[in-house]
Amino acid sequence: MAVSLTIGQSIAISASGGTPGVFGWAVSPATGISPVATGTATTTGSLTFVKAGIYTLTYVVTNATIPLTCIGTVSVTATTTITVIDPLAVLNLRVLLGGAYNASTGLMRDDLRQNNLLPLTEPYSLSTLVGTSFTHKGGGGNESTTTSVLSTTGNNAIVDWVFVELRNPTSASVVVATHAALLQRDGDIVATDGVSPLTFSSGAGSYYVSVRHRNHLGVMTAAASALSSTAVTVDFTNPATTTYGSNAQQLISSTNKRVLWGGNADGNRTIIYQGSNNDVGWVLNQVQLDTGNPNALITYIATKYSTSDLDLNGQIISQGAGNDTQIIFLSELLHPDNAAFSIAYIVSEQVP
Ligand SMILES: [Ca+2]
Ligand SMILES: [Ca+2]
Ligand SMILES: [Ca+2]
Repeated sequence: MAVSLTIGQSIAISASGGTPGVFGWAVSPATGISPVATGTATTTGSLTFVKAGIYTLTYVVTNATIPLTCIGTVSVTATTTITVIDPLAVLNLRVLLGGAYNASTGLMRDDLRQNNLLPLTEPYSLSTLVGTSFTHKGGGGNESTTTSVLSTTGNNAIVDWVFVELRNPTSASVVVATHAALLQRDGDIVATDGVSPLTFSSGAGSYYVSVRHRNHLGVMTAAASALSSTAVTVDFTNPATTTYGSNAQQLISSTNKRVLWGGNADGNRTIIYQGSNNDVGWVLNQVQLDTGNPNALITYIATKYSTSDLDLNGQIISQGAGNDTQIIFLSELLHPDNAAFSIAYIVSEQVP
């Protein structure tokens, strides 16, 4: 006989048939069980399992009185295997977006929120908003928040939506589950309530964790992490956190923080300043094609939620002061793997 439970569930123990006499039970291993792991009762007992694992429950029933035909008491033993599963993987994640990061305050700007440009429903299900390189898996997609959550100001104000993935520990390119989540100004990634850690219902286990963004290159852990219903912290802003690939993020030396490479205006997996599929041309296109710019002026400033708004200030600017294309230029020139300072260098996302 085998029983399968999830963490927190209880199992009632009973002995029936005839007169059981003295009924005893014991569970091995004796940890993670409430109220106790052993006991005696005439007929029943109840256990709650608070820790995942495989347990053996042993019953012993002994005659209360010695039958005439016996010279001693008679005991009967039976065992049951109880498998307890942890259904959750909970993450305290941190990341910073280079395009929105202000090294003097240590915070990202929240202009999208302040200007009511942030969508209440996550954008990653809409190719019109993010391009075609995001595919939700394992129950992720269509997460939504509220205007009340977006009314929070200060360090925990919401900057934007991010795309979080759990990946297969033996094949890092295989995405197991995704969630769209909210990013606070100080780098905390939270659930749609604006405060809670991110919870995946794909179950406890070992996963690579990656965070991707609609106009920044994503980042992934260098190794798989053991996740469970007890929250695990993965802080991609800390230079000590090892990440997959080479120079997956930009180091801001003045604050000793790592930030995601910005400048991916077309939402694919590369940042390109010059040459085919360059992101500079994409920004210009979005300015000239904007419905508010019928004459296709290159100096027009479009105000909208768009991947071409690389600094996340709510405006797409192709030419002139505050233009978004300088973020593309800086990501190229500041990349440690571009020692020759080539403007033709291609910055590639280090997520398989
Ligand atoms: Ca915070
Ligand atoms: Ca690109
Ligand atoms: Ca902008």
